[in-house]
Amino acid sequence: MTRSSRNPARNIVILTGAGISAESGLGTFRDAGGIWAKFDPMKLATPEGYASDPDAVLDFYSARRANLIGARPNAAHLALAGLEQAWMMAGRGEFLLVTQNIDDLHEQAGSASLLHMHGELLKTRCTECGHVFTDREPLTRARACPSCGAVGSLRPHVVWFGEMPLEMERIYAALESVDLFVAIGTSGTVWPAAGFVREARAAGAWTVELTLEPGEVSAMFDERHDGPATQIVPDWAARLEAV
Ligand code: BJW
Repeated sequence: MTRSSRNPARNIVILTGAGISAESGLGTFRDAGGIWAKFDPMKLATPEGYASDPDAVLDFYSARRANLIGARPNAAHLALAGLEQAWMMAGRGEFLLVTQNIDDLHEQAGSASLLHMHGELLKTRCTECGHVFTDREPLTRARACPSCGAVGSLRPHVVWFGEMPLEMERIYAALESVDLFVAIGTSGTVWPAAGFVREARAAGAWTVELTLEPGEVSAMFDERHDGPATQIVPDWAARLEAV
């Protein structure tokens, strides 16, 4: 099937990154003053960093957890939840939202068909027994796993560099039959998410990028709109709903 013969789109896959949550007060990673400008990702977001200084890693994620608890979804998160509802009510096709973000703002906005490929900040995992549980408390080495009782084995349920992202089978399956792929607020720096646009193009999808400024893989997209997510995402979603 060619890209032109899939218009209007039926199956949609949307990939979001830190830029969609920027206007909710959560920092991006690689913009000026971003999280990785202040903190070393090799020390705080790798299994090796955790092994060498677990307290530093747990403190870093506890602070981000506390910051997230006051955050609320913005107009871009709400527009995607509204688009999903309209898409499903009209029976237009499959709708999948894949986020690299570990915040819960898509859930708060009402998105239902949602995969967190880099994990979730409000979940904790036990490195001894693998138990994953919802958790809003600070992470410390003194805490015990509620399932196996191990002490000092809890880590944030997030995906660090060198670890396998989550839900990849479901994501690649959706990309095989996608008609419209949209990337929002992501720099296209981190793989495998940066490669989704290529997979979508191979499947014949129309590809759209909505972000503040061009990123690493912008040249791969058929259509681009630059601007703050709270403006360009609701505008784009309204145009799509009207087709
Ligand atoms: C706005 C805005 C506004 C701002 N409105 N827009 C080649 C192929 C495959 C893999 C690799 C490869 N080379 C290297 C790798 C490995 C590595 C990687 O990609 N490294 C790169 C740095 C090169 N990838 C991995 O290790 C991944 N795993 C993997 O590949 O597994 C396979 C494997 C396993 C084992 C061995 C070997 C292979 C795992 C990646 C995990 C990433 N983890 C993090 C941290 C999560 C926890 C936490 O939050 O602390 O995920 S890093 C960080 O980057 C976070 C993000 O999800 C991710 C992406 O960042 P994002 O969302 O794009 O944010 P920014 O800041 O980069 O961009 C923001 C954008 O928004 C910008 O474009 C702005 O313009 C825009 N913006 N304000 C709209 N208001």
